[in-house]
This record gives sequence, structure tokens and C-alpha cells, in this order.
Amino acid sequence: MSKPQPVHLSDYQPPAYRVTHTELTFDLDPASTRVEARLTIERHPEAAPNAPLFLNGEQLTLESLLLDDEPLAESAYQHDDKGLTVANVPAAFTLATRVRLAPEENTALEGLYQSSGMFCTQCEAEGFRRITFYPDRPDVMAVFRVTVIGDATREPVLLANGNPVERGELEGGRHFVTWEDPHPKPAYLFALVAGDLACVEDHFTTMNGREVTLQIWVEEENLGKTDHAMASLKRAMRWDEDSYGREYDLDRFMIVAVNDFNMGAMENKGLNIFNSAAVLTHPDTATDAAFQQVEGIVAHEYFHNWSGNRVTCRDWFQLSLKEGFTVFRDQSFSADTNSAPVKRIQDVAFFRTAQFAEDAGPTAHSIRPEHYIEITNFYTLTIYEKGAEVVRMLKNLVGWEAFRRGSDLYFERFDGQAVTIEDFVGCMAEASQQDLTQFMRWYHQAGTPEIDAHGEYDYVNAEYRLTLRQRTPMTPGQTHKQPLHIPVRMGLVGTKSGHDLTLTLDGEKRGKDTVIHLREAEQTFVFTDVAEAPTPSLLRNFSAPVKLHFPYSREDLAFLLTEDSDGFNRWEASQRLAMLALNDLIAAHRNGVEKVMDTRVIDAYRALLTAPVNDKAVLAEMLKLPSEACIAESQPLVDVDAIHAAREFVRQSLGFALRDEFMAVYTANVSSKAYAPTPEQIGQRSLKSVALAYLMAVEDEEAIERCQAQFDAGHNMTDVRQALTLLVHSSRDELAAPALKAFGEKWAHDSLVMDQWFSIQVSRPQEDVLERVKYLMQHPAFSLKNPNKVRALLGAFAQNRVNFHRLDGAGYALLADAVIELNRLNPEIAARLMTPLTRWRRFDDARQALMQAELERIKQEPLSANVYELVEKALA
Ligand code: B3K
Ligand code: ZN
Repeated sequence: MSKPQPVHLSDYQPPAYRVTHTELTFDLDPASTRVEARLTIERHPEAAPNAPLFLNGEQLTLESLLLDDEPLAESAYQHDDKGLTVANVPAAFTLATRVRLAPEENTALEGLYQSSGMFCTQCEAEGFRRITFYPDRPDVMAVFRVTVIGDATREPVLLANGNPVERGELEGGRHFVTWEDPHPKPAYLFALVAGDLACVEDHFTTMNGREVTLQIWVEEENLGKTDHAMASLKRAMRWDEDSYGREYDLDRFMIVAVNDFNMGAMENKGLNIFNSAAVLTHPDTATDAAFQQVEGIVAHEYFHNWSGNRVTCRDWFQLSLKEGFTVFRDQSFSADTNSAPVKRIQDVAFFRTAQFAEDAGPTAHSIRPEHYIEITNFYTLTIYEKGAEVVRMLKNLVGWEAFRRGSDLYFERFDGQAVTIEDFVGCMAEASQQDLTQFMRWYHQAGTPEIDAHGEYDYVNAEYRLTLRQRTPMTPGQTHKQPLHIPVRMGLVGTKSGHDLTLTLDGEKRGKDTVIHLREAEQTFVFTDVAEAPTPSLLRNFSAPVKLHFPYSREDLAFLLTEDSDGFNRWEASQRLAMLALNDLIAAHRNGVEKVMDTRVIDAYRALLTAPVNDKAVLAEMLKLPSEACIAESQPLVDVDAIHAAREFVRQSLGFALRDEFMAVYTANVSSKAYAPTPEQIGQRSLKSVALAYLMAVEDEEAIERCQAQFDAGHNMTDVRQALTLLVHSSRDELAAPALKAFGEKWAHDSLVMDQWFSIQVSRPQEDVLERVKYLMQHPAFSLKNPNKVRALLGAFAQNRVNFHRLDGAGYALLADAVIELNRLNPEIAARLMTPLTRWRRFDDARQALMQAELERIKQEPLSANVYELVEKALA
């Protein structure tokens, strides 16, 4: 295999040829599908007349090639493993190809493949080139007409993008449907589905009174699991009209659920294809978190219809143009639909754990990377989530009204075009009349900026001086960083009064909550007329994706925990307070000193538990300790065992000390109401779960009874899963084993529930986990070919910090073995699964050596571009 080569943003050239019409005919067969393409092609007016035509094409068997209906002589074109080059072509012509491919052998799940017997496609980013020869790049946009031919019995349903325009019977029990999509689109948005599917149908009337048919296509047995997705879709359609003025633009919108899918879902025009896990829900089988995830993903894919499809990316370096913006849009939708503070807290907790880790590791990259080897590796938290944080900052900088004008301008000006991040930010600058030049650095610089803050109160002059110093650490390939424009939302809370003080900055009254703009490496902000000594509340609502350090005392934090007017920062204070205690305990563990629980943390928790409750979901978040992964992220060197021991110690200390309070909260929140995924019910269940978890941390006898009863009652999957998790993670095997067995038998028929069953048992802290993973890999419900199973078993195991990072290296070896096998089957999933190994430099010497050895072992294999790129970066 030749060494995979990087693609550079600076090498971008507009396409020499564009395709105006694409006509495709698929004659489906698992072993040998025939694909005929007829492309109407034009040379770009500015391209050289002798520019060769290049069409991507991989893993295709070429059977025929005609130019303007004449066969092309073999000497007239070149065919290699990347595609076809035709040296001399006229300014306008048609090109017709016929190829063969084998969907049943496609385990990479890119291009046309089979999942549970049905045919489906995944083309983003570069899967279309495995379907036919084509200029497979997003800046080539064509109108598609697609005919799908299948077996009338095996594939009664034949779907593609747009509207069905013709259908009929054919000889030999075959039939066909022809689809037309009037909107020009890049090939990555092409989709086809064929199989034995059933559908739930509904309708939506758009803001201009157009009727749209909504369909969710699933396997017959899943018809009862589509209500929530359909309701979410309708809410999302209405929200996009109300918030962004965006109306749907076809007569039908279809969602299809497939069991084998590399990611969550895909926004193909008019025909979204979903991982079944991202669409199917039922109170008995899906948790609250799953319900919320389905709502968010359905909305996300729907929102792409404008942010991504109508206006698309010029090239894949611009991926965050559609993904960052669309994640921001789906986050805003979920915040509006559910509890806004909880949504923000959960998003930030995840972001700081996972994206910060990416930014601190060998694969750190800017939101708009400069080069890549395999674009599939760049569907990352940086592109998606940090991209969304940057769009959120933009919105806050210019204000919602200007942001909305900028968004309108962007959709109008670039409708039907493939554009860049500059085009988007340019519209925001134009609409707001603001200079966003410095702000653009967010798109170019990788790494998490850190702000060191300190403040001084001057009693004599009633002044508060806040100094902020920013720095962004070096990341691979970027040694020198420039200061960023960082908006810091803040308030000053009067330490006596407990109230937000009115802020006067540079003689200007700013109200009680303001945004200060850090643009230099260091800046001091002097607030005047500060009547009493304040405690600063900084980075409210996480106003920028940075790490902010301020020397808060435990007293400061206990104060902010109850007094901060910003709900997000009350939660933040709870996390900082817990971190201070955890850091002491981590140090104690490392030094072999007896661990002592900080009573101030216990007092703070008691105050929270006994105060009147406004929002149960927020309270639940405040009572949750930072995860082991989150704690690890804050440490200079990760000591897996010390972190685990410290966190367990805090959990148990709180469980003991506040036993009665937790029991009271648990009891008060038990409910026999029929399940509904409403914010109120979700908040109540979440608080109840947290209380039960603390009680089970000390294996309180009464709690065990309650937990067992909650499991046995089987009221809904949220309650059942939480109870099962606590039983399985307890030290009592006499509780764990029968519960697991009962659950596994009850749900053996339901693949998505079995995924949960796998995850729960391999996340437990006990030492038997590695053996369990090996055993479960042989379980009939497990398959390496199914990405959901890989994530549920192996992905969950790699998150089990004490067991994955075992000192004998067996956890690393197990993962590496799986990566090596997946590298052959599904390179995209292999690369994702390998990610924890790439972070080896964060650990102690012994673990570093073990992880490095596994990476070296992987490197000896004949590697896919995906795994190759990651291994190279990890070992560089
Ligand atoms: N745009 C898809 C990504 C699919 C890429 C897979 N290699 C999912 C989404 O962000 O909506
Ligand atoms: Zn997306």
C-alpha cells in the first residue's frame, strides 16, 4: 500500500468541470449491483480548454464508458485506484458509465451497503465515489434523477431523494421507482434506501401554507417506537420557521432507521438516514437521555436542510461551517424546548471533558484545519462542538437581532452555493457592522485558551481591579499563538449583600451583568463605585470555550453556590468546590496519607439538599461530582487510580454524611405517573437517580431494597437502567448477577436495549471486567460489524478508566486487537475506537510505555488511511 498523502487547504482549486444533471439507475443485487450514470457536464468558463476531466471512483468495476454516447477508446482515459482521468473533452458533453459493486461485502458502511438485509447509502464525506465515477466534491452541485430497481418481494420499498415521479413493474418479479430532486446538490447528499420497510406518516403545514408529508420508515416491529421522533421533527420544523425564518422546501421529508450506521444520522436531502439508536424510542426501552438525544439529532439533521444543504461547504476544510452552525442551532432548539440551564450545563460538562481532551492531545486541530489525510477523521468534537461554541460567541458578540439578520443574509446570498467560513462570518460582520478580524483567529488556532484571572478590591477608592491574562498552549504544528478575542460574561456579587452589584466600567454604567472583551494578552478592567467587597462571577453561562483559573477559596465557592444569580455559575461553583476537595484527596492518595473529607463540601451539599428546590434537574447536576474523565482533564499528569480512589471516597463520604437527606429526596421524588419525556418529569427522575446513587455508594440496606424495587417495578427504562447500573456496579454479586440475567433475558430480542446491557456491565469498577468483555465479544448479540455494538461494548470499556488502564496492559491490548480487526472491516470505526490510546502522553511512565507499545503494534499492520493518520499523529 502506498503511503496516504495529505490534502492541503492552500491547494484548493475550483472545479474545472461542473455537472448540471445527474441521472442514475441502480439495479440492486447484494453481490452485484449495476449502477448506470449519465452526467451532463460543462467546462467552467474560466478553466483552461485543455483541462483534463477527473472523476473520483474507488472499488468500482467499470463495465462501460461513453462520451456523448460514443464508447471511449481505452487510450482516451486513465483509470487507477483513485478514479478516471479523461484528457480531451469538449466544453459541454454527456458522460455515461456503467459499473458494478457488491453492497453485501461493504463492511466499511460507506457508499452503498446492506444493513439487516436492506440497501442503504452513506455518502458524506467521500462515499459517493464508491457508488459511481463522479467529481465527488461538495462544490459540484447537480440536479439528480434516480431510478431504483429492486426485487418486488425483498425490496417493496424503493426510496431516494426528492419526489417519486414514476413507478412500475418489471420482468422477473422486479419493480422500479424513479425519484427527482429539483434542488441542485453535492453528491454527498445523495441517498438511496431499498428494503422491506413500514412507515408512519404525518403532515406539517409550513408557514406559507404548504403541506409536507412526513414519513418515518422502520422495520415493521419498530412501528411503535417512532412517536417521539415524529413529534420532535414537527417541533423542529416549526422552530426553524419561528427562529430563523427557514421553511422546508420539498413535498415530503423522510427519515429511515437503519441498524448498521457509523454515526448518529445523515442529512441527505429529503431522505435523512438515521442510526436506529438515534430515532427509535419507547418508555420501556429508551432512557430520558435517549429521548433527549433523539430530539436533538432529529432537529440537527432537519436544520441541515438549510445550514448544510441549501448552502453547503466549498470543500471539507469548511466542515464546521455546516456542523458548528447546525450544532449551535440544535442546542438552541433543545434549550428552548426543555430546560435551558440544564441543557447548557450538560453540554458544557461534556465539552470540557471530551473536547478539551482532544485539544490537549496529538490530534488537536483548529476548527478549520489546514490539512488532513482522511476527512472521516475530522468529524470531531472540535469541528462540531467547539465550532458551535464559536458560533454562540458570535451570536453573543453581535446580539441575536444582528445575528439573525446575518443568518438571513447568508441564506439569501449563498442559496444553492458551496461557500466558506469567511462567507458566513462576513455576513455576520456586515449585518452587525462589527470588525470580526481578530475573532476569526478562533477558526485558525487549535488548543484550549487558558485565562489566569485575579482581582483586588480597593476599599478606599471603592474599586475592583480585575486582571485577565490569556495564553493558548502549543499544539502540533502550531507553536506560536496570538491573543484571541474572548468575551467574558461576568458579574460582581456583593459578599455581604449576596446581590449582584451594579457595574461601572470606564465611567459607563453596565447593569448587573456584563460582557468584558479580552483582546490583548493581558488586560486590567477597573470597576468603580463598587460599594462592598465582591466575589466575581466569571465566564457566566460559559461565555467562551476556555479554561478560566481564579484563586477562589472554598468559602467563595460555597457562597457562589447559593448566591450567584447565574444558574450556570452556581453549578460551576459546585464543580470547582468538589474539585478542590478532590485535588486534596488525589494528593493524599498519591502520598499514602489518610484521606479526610472536607466538611465544607458536606455542608454545601447539605445546604443544597435542604433548601427549597427551584429546578430539580439543575439541582441534580449540582449534586453530581465531576466524572473521572473530567477530573483527569484538569490534572497535569493523569493518575488513574488516585482519581478513582478520591472520587469514590467523596461519593461515600457524602453518602454517609447525608444519608437521611438523600433518602428524603429519593422518597419525595418517587412517582407512579405515566412516563412522559417532559422537562419536569426528567428533572424529577434525574434528582431521584442522583440521590439513589449516593445511597448505593455506601450500600445502605434500605437503599438496596429501594433500588431492587425500582428495578423490579420496571416502570420505565430510565428508572430500570439506573437501578440495574447501581446493582451491577455494587460490590454485591448476589444482587448484580440475577438482575443482569433477568434484564438480558427479557430484552434479548431488542438490539438497542442489549447495547445498554453490554455497556452497563463493562462500565463497572470490579476487576472482572476485562474477562467479561472478552466473554461478551462471543455473545450472539455482539458483532464487530455493527458500530453500535462496538461502541456499546468496546467503546464503553475504554471509558472504564480503572479497568481499561490496568497496569498489566491487558486493557490496551484488547482494544488494540479490536482496532486491528476493525481496520480491515470498518476503518472509520477503527480510528474512533483507537482514540483513547492516542492520549498516552497524559499518563504515568508505565502506562505510557504500554500504550505506546500497542500503537507500535498497530503500526506494523497494513493500515487504512484512517488508522494510519491517527497512529502517525499519536507517535509523532
Ligand atoms: N453530516 C453527518 C456526518 C456523516 C459523516 C460520516 N463520515 C452527520 C451530521 O453531522 O449531521
Ligand atoms: Zn451535522
